[in-house]
Amino acid sequence: AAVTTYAAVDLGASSGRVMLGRIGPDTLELTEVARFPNGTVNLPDGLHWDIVGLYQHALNGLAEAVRQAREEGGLASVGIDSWAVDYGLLKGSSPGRMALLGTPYHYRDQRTSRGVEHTHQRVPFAELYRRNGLQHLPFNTLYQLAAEDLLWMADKLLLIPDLLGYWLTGQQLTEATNASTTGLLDVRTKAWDTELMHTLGLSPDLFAPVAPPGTTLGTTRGELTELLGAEDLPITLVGSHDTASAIVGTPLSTPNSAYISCGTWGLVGLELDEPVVTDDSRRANFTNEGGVDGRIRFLTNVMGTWLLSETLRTWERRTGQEQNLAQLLAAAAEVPKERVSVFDVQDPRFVPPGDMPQRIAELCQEQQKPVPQQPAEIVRSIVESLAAGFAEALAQAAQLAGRSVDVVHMVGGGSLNALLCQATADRSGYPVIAGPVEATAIGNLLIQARTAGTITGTLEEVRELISRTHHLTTYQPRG
Ligand code: LFR
Repeated sequence: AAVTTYAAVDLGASSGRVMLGRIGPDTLELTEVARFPNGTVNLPDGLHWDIVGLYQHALNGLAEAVRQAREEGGLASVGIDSWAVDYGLLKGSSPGRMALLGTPYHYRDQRTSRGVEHTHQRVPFAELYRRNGLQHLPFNTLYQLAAEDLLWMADKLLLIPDLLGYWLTGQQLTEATNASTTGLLDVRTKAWDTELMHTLGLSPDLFAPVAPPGTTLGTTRGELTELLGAEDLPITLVGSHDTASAIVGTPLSTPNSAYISCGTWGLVGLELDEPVVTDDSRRANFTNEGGVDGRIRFLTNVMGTWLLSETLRTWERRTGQEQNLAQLLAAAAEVPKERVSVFDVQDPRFVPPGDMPQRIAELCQEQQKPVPQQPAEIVRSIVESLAAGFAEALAQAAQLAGRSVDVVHMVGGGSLNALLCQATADRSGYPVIAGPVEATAIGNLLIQARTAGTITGTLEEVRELISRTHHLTTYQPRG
């Protein structure tokens, strides 16, 4: 059967990549074409992203993807996804030639606490939740905008994947799944909530129209032809919120499957047809983010591998020695239970970058728990605490949505962490099916392929291709 080649640009908080996907009715093969680091850039006014650098890396990666796809009939299209909520502001009167205003902020920047206060004075959280269905995260776009100094100068706002799409094509749209994370989208109509915008002093003109995954944004600008080695490459909107693509790329095996998309964050929840916007779901801080095909991602943000990676970074800075996660995890597996402290991974002090072992020690002291000392003990305590956070969120998701969960799918980087998968199975009591690790890129590629007609069907049908082509590992709960 015919196989078609697509490229995915997938930007995560700690690295970005360009992946090539060969897709046919029985084929789903991914290869990594480029990988580049990403992270916080500390400037005098706060934490930012190196967005121009990311664009340049993505362009170079796409040029390489074009070269590699040449013998296979070329690239059919490109899709872009990234983390949510962050944006760039644009200035200019001619839509095709707008300039970036300032440097996009990183969502972990602490200026947003001002914005939260300011926003809730105007619209109490309970009302916001009824309108947008979003869990409270201090960095949701609407709070960032309430603390944004350059807003008065801006003509347009584009979320990160839409900004890169604009730079590639000259066309402006707001992809729907990511739009749902701004707090400015009506959870029921899935359209911009212009009334809320007015109440918050935001001009609806600031926002580009919302468009669902499967829309063609445009083709690459003529000025990029030489650099890309290809002309008129179509850019297809996919679930541009990385978590939306990750859930497309999760081979949910039963209607009662839950998922944990575990990268920097652990996104724990269910795929639903209708939002759950109750007092209970608000109090439990569950979100109703927009999924591909109008599905609802009913989930909550639990701390993810961020806790581990920041811990390793702290030790690297302190010792000047590179840390080996695989070795640390192997040592952690041997730590006896009485040396493990389970702490609350949802404590807000873990959100900003910094010395996580120190913060963990403080938290354990406050709660009169033994402070883990050795690196292996600290790593084991983090893993067990993450698993405990996941287990609690899984129980809540099932209860709030009135579902009886039978299995949990773990996708993303966390699915490679056997200690974490087993601990999650043990603590939740559910079997954990791990993989694929590249769920986000897979979800990105599958929606492109479906848009182009290489594959067809509902998300359930599309996901079958993943289980047929990828090896998954099951962890049964013990004791
Ligand atoms: C995961 C993610 C989460 C979102 C957080 C901030 O990469 O996109 O879904 O809450 O990053 O954007």
